[in-house]
This record gives sequence, C-alpha cells and structure tokens, in this order.
Amino acid sequence: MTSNDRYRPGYHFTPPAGWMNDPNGLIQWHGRYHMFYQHNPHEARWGFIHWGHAVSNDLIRWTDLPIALAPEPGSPRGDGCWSGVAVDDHGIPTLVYTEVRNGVQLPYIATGSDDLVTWRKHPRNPVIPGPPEGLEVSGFRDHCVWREGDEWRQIIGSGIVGQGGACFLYRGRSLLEWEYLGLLCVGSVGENDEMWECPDFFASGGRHVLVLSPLPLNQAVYLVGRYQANRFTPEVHGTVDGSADFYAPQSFVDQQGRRIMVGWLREARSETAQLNAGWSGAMSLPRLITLRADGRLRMTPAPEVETLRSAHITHAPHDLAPDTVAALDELHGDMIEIATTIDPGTARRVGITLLASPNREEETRVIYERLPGRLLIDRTRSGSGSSDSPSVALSLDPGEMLDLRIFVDRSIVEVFANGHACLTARVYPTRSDSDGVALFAENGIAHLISFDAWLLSAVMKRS
Ligand code: DQQ
Repeated sequence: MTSNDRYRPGYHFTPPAGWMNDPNGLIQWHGRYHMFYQHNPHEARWGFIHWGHAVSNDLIRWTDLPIALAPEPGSPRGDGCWSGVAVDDHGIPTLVYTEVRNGVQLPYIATGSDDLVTWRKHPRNPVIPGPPEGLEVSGFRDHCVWREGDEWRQIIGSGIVGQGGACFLYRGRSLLEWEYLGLLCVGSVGENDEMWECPDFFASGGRHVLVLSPLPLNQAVYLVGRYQANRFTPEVHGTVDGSADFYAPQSFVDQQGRRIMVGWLREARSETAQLNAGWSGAMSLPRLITLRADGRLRMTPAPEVETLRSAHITHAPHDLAPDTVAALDELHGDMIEIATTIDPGTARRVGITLLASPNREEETRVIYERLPGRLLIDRTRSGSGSSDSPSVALSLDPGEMLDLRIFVDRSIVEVFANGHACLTARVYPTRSDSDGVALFAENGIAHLISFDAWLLSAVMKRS
C-alpha cells in the first residue's frame, strides 16, 4: 500500500489515501491557507467525489482536516460534489460548487463553521435551476465567483453544441439569487472545444485573464484580454503548463495580495498501478501569477518553497562540450531543486538529465531545443508510466539565457523556465539507482553561467 510506494511525493501535496483531482476552494482564512480538493476516499480511482480538506500556514506544510463535503448516501459513482470555490460572504465562509445528482450538474452552496471544518449544504439549493434555456449545452459545472461593486459575479463552465466551449455569466445580489447576464466568452481554444472545465477569471495588470481547462484538449490554457459590458474579448492565448499531467488549476488572492495558482498533477501510470498504490494525484507547487507587459503570464514558484532547502551544491561556470554528458557526481537525489542559467551558445539542444541510473539506461531529460524553440521533458527512458515527451513553446531572444528552476519530487518533475513557461511531468523510475544528475549540450557548445542545487526535505508525512 501507500507506505512503501517510492513514487509518493515528499513535498507536493497528496491525499492521505484514495483519489484526488482538482484543487477547490483555495482561500486564506484567519491567516491560514485552506485547500479543498476533489477526492474519492474509498479507492484510488475517480468516483463518489467528496471535497477533501487540508490547511497550511505556508502553502507547503499541509495538515489534513476532515472531509468537507460528501455525496448523498447511496448515490452512484458518477454523482458527487464536483469542483468549485470558497468565498467570504460577509464573514460567512461559503462554498459555491457543482452538486451532481442522478447525473444532473447543478450549482449548490454550502456554508461553513468559522474554522472551515463543518459544512452545511444550503436548504435552498440548487441556487440556479439549470443552464440558460434554449441552448444545447455539454456540461454545466465549475465556478468562479467574485465581487463587482456591491454585487456578486459568477461564471459557470459549459459548452454549446456547434459553438465550442462557453462560460455563462451571472450576477447575484446574494449567493442565493442569480440572474443570467449572457455569455462571458464562447469558442474554441484547443481544437473543436466541447466544454470548458474549471474556468478561473481575474483582473491582472490592467487586463483580464481567463484560465480554462478545455475538453477534449485536456490541458490548461489561458486567454488575456478585455472585460467590458459583460463580455470578455481575448487578445493573447497562452499555455499554463505544456503538459496534460497538469490540469484544472485554480487561483486565489492571499492576504498579501499575491495571486497564487495550484493545479492537479494527475498520474501517468496505469489505473491498476494507482489502485495498488492506494493513492492517486498530487498538487503542483503554489505558483505566483502576474501579467507581463507583453500580455503573457509570469509564473514562478512561491518563495515559501525555498524553506524546503537543505544541503546546497554549486557549480562554477564552465563550457558544456558538444555531444558530451557531464555527470554531476556530488548531486544525487529524488527530491531536489535546481536553479541554473545556461547560455545555449551554438548548441542545437542543451539540457539536464535527472533521475538517471549510472549508465543512463534510465533517465528523464529536460531539454531546450533552439529550433523550433521549445522546452521538453523527454521521458522515453524515464521508467514505467507514460513515455511521451510533453513540451511547451520557449523561444529565447538573441542574447537571452536559458533560466531554469527544476523541482524533482520522486514521481514529479516540475519546471519553470524564464519566468513564463511551465512544464510538468509525472515519471516512475524503476531502478533504485536512478538518482543521478548530468548536464549536456548537443551539436554545438553551450556555457553554464550558474548552477545551484539543493536537496529538499520531505514534509508530506504520509504513511
Ligand atoms: N473535475 C471535476 C469537474 C471538473 C473536472 C469532477 C475537471 O467538476 O469539470 O471531479 O477535472
């Protein structure tokens, strides 16, 4: 069971047991961070969805709390308490979420005790009777709720047959009474979008950002644009994370005014392996989100992550010779952080090998490829689990260095590149000696400008 599963992350949040998907209800309440999540406590497979709950003082060290919301007794596997948010309703903590009963998705609210531990579904649920009339919709679920003047606004994720994904916009004088205002946005961001899951909408840098998890793309994207007269007009389209292993992110603003995003890192191993392990799913590191002048999102790990650092290993600047792999003999581990700056020089590809066995029969490679300008995680030899290689666009301007922050956490490799490109992959090395690190350059010479690494501490005390 879970106790001897070498793939259980040490500092990324995981459920105590069973299944976890989307982060929900992220909020800082009386100074403490609360995270709820889609959870099946019975087994490591989606179904009978509850809201799990954990609390933290620093976004990193989490303590489990009792389950917050449960499906109705005896309900079928597909019913349950699906994704939503937490808001402060004039001092009353309130969850706005999708309750699924007999397969029907409807907006519900639940009010909480002041410690956020006990929740009561409101007797006047559902608070909206169904999707807007006269439309053929695929799905009516997942919520983003905010204050506008002295009213509430809410969007609900959906799709309209023939038109693409959609967000329905509502206004509320209270969280119980909602009036439909129209479509905030509709269309296709991936290809032939059928449904936009988990919309997250917020103002940043004088513009608005709409984060979506479109189906069938199954990957988180963002749109940046203008929000006027109840419509959102996208101007810029970006990728939240280049990998489908990162999905359904949600963000919130903490008491320091920082916008913090967390995404679900789903497993990339078989359902049987997940069931045997007894747990499934992790959360990404908390990411700070701001808008750059060029309209792209700046995404960086929250500085609290640095409190995990222990032993520090550095490397002096040196050349990375063409077509050689230079092992870093003093750096081994499956819970490490690397911060490095590399001048790609004339190399066609440059990168870092992680979780490598001594002769690199097994390895996971983080690679920057000059042409077509992308970052990829090559997991063709990572071990068991998926062997495809997720990638994200990354073009360096002339003279610009490659700037990488890499977090390895047993079965997770999470990469932040140049402050705006993120790429995460789940990997499952099979050998006990797959813990090496190396640098390499291909088809040309590159230059290591700086290299710092830290061994990181395990803080998820999971048995
Ligand atoms: N997960 C939830 C839905 C959401 C989906 C159900 C995204 O509310 O649309 O567990 O992963």
